[in-house]
Amino acid sequence: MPIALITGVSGQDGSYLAQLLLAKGYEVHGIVRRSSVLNRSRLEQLHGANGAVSLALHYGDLDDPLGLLRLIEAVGPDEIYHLAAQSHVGVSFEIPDYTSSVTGLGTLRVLEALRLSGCQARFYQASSSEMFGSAPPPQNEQTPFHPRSPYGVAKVFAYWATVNYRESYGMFASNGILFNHESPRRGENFVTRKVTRAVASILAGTQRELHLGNLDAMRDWGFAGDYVEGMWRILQHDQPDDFVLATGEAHSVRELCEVAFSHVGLDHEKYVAIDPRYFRPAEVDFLLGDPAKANRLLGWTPSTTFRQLVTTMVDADRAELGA
Ligand code: NAP
Ligand code: G4F
Repeated sequence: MPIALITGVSGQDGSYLAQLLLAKGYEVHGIVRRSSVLNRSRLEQLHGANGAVSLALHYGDLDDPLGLLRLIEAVGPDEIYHLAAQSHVGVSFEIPDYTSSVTGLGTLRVLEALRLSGCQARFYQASSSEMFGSAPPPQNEQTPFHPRSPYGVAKVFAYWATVNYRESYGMFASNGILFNHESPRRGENFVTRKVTRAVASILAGTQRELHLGNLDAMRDWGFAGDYVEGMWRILQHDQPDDFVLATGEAHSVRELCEVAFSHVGLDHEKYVAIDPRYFRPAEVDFLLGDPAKANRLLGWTPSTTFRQLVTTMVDADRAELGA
């Protein structure tokens, strides 16, 4: 039975990936941070019939290199999926130092712990389309990076650390350069979930307006469940390499609002208010990925359309709020 270790297992992607790997017969271990209240809601799907969680959770933090080394030695994984990060772009402008440490140096710490342990695990780095920043679309593996936020800068560092460990030490270390992917488990302060949650709250009568920033930004939005399958395929490839995962289709935040509100018969223009608080000091205007390489070499294609994604998220939020 192969053994996988996931950092960031309590996050959106970590929960879908753990589910996928358990279904594939892996022994799955996840790293969680200690917090004053338990933050495991996304892992509820993984509870067995008797309530037992079928994955092993270990306390750890990207700020604790020795702890990471001890964990890798104790678990002895065949594959490491490094997903943990301060992952919010807007927030990264408010806490740039922390974001650089966790999202940038954190990757180096996992790579160095892996190297020092002598463990031969394959390593996956959760790289991001935010690294492309202002590079014109469509973006692929050859597109030069031009990050526009502390988060994007930190991810560029982590990307190159992964390439560097591959080239320096012959490690099987790969980057998945993932475009935006969403789901009902998406954090509530990312724009898709903020919108779908607001639609449900407005229907429930507990919210009257939705305050947003830049409605003109274009994003290539896919479903997180499809993307964790891509992560797994990246580590099953015969050699370490870097891959873009994207849908190849872009939509504006305004279109996102139109689809979400019209799904329940509402006109978004009556509810959406522009709020300067949500504009960023520098914006990424247009992300549109070209996933041809992943399609050709990994046989990976996304299965969920933009409309399906948004309406599923609205329906899930309605069900949760009883709206
Ligand atoms: P997410 O929901 O924000 O999850 C982030 C995870 O990292 C959480 O489990 C979080 O733990 C953990 N974490 C944060 N700081 C940590 C620390 N100091 N030590 C240990 N764990 C820490 O993010 P996601 O959407 O699943 O994304 C997964 C990864 O893919 C991230 O690296 C993200 O930057 C990257 N990515 C995401 C997308 C996307 O569209 N979703 C696209 C490209 C790349 P808590 O639960 O305790 O907060
Ligand atoms: O949903 P967002 O916060 O996602 P963003 O910034 O694209 O980052 C996400 O995708 C990256 C991949 O490209 C990941 F690496 C990263 O970890 C994260 O998962 O914002 C999307 C767009 C932006 O242009 C933002 O300015 O929506 C715009 N927006 C407009 N109003 C808003 C809002 N974003 C947020 N979060 N909240 C708003 O009120």
